[in-house]
Amino acid sequence: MGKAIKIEASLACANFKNIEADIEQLNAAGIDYLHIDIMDGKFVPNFALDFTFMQAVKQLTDIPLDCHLMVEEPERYIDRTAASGAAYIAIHFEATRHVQRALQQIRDTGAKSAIALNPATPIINLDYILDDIDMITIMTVNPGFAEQKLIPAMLRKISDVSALLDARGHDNVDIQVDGNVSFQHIPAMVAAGATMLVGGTSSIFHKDYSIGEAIASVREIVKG
Ligand code: S6P
Ligand code: MG
Repeated sequence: MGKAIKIEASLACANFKNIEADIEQLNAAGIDYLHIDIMDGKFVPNFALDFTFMQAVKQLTDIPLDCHLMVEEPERYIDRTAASGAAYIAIHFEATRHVQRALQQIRDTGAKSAIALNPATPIINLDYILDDIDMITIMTVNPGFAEQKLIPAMLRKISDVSALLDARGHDNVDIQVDGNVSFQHIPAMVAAGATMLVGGTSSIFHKDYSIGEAIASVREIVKG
């Protein structure tokens, strides 16, 4: 039997004028995770959320937090990310020289560990760290910004990662997709093997729908 598909809301795309109302709607609709983008202005040419934001969110809800560190030398921030309430912590393969050690550091905090790959990063890099990860984040756009277009080759990358996990007996590892996870692209992403869907402006926070309607649509699409 296939894994249950998990739906996540990328809070960088929420309405910052009334974040509490958005979180209430996400909660009411039963979102599985809140995705927290942390950016340092160096690994990616942008800034985003931080520990203070995470701690505030933790006071508003028990929905687990999935933190995506788009920062150089993520090992410097792993302990604080965990202490701020992260259930999952993803670091980028490209951001540290000591990938395996950093993944171990994540698990030492009690959080689940994830490795994120930029679009151009080959999946061969996963070969010797499969024992150290709970999730692989396939960036389906270049990290740093919302509202981008899916890079078509990333659909093949999802299938290739799925085949690798099957071949190596690591089908307990989740495959997360992040970037333009739209109503239109979800079917192909799930068919290719994605099990955790990060929704931003192109689905969960789509301007034409309420959060509740958007989550219901994503669920219908996933079921279909
Ligand atoms: C991108 C970031 C993502 C975005 C998300 C936005 O750097 O890691 O988590 O917030 O992709 O969603 P959308 O639907 O606007 O692409
Ligand atoms: Mg992200």
